[in-house]
Amino acid sequence: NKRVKNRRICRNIIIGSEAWALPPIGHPDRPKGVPEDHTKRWTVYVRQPDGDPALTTWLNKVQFKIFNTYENPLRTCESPPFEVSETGWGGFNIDVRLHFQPLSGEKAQYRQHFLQLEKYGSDEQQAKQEATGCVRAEFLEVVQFNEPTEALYEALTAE
Ligand code: SLL
Repeated sequence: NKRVKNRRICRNIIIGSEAWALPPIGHPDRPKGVPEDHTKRWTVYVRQPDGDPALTTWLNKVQFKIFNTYENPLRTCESPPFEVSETGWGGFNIDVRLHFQPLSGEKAQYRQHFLQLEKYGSDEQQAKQEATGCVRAEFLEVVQFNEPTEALYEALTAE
């Protein structure tokens, strides 16, 4: 696995979450089997910014470690969409583990994402969250490959 000296390749990813209110108990649209104390439905995800090439050239799998009271709290996504959806009542930090394609010879990298369920931000942002019923929190993350393997370098520069 020869490496390309004095080169660094960066790729952007978006790590985000979206949360919506669940219909209240007794409402016909409330999903069956949801615990009574759960008030939100949410999704946490990793995706490429609009217009960027597919992540799977370099990203092999994503694991999301959610709160440990959930069943099977280490959730693994082997292919896109890299996302987990659940219901709950409270926000918490999610460990996001990025596993790279074997040709990269790279160790996994870790990120954290706070699962934001409640409205936040400026009055204007909160008004929008209220109107759409959706609380979204997204962060742009940079993944750096320093002295990438030749195989990874070729795959990324061919995009
Ligand atoms: C804390 N923020 O760090 C709190 C914990 C946990 C939220 C929030 C339901 C989990 C389940 C849920 O929403 N938990 O049903 O297993 O202490």
